[in-house]
Amino acid sequence: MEKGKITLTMIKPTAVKEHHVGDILAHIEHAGFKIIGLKMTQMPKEKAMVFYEVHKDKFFFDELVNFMKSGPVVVAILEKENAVKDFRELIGSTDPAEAEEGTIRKLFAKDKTHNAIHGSDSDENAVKEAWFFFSEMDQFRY
Ligand code: DGI
Repeated sequence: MEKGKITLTMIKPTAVKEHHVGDILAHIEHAGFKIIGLKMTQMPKEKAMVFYEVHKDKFFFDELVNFMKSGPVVVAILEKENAVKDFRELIGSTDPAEAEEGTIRKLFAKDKTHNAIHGSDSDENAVKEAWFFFSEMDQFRY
């Protein structure tokens, strides 16, 4: 797992419940990202609070945490040159109303909270988030 070449994504509970996992993973692979770690998990409240700790003082924090613990998520480590930047372009704006046509959020998100997918916002956070979910034996090179 090389810093600068990976990002961490999470398909959020609503998109999983609505059976969009396959379509979203297909979008990701077709855009040139290689899946080097993949699993379904459900975060207990404490884990969701730690994952979104930087937002703990924001007005939307409780809603965000309650949503993220509400059902299973599909988490993946993705590898590509410029992974963080290119993936944020692929998913589109946080608010799907502002997301560009063809982006994953435009296609699958409902609103700012239920926005279908997460993408790391920096190379440092991508590595941190990858280790948050995946042990060494679940991170692959192929
Ligand atoms: O990196 P992003 O997921 O696009 O956005 P972020 O890191 O600023 O925020 C993390 C998540 O918090 C985001 O995916 C949805 C939620 N969020 C951010 N801003 C708002 C918000 N939720 C609500 N309801 N309202 C907001 O303004």
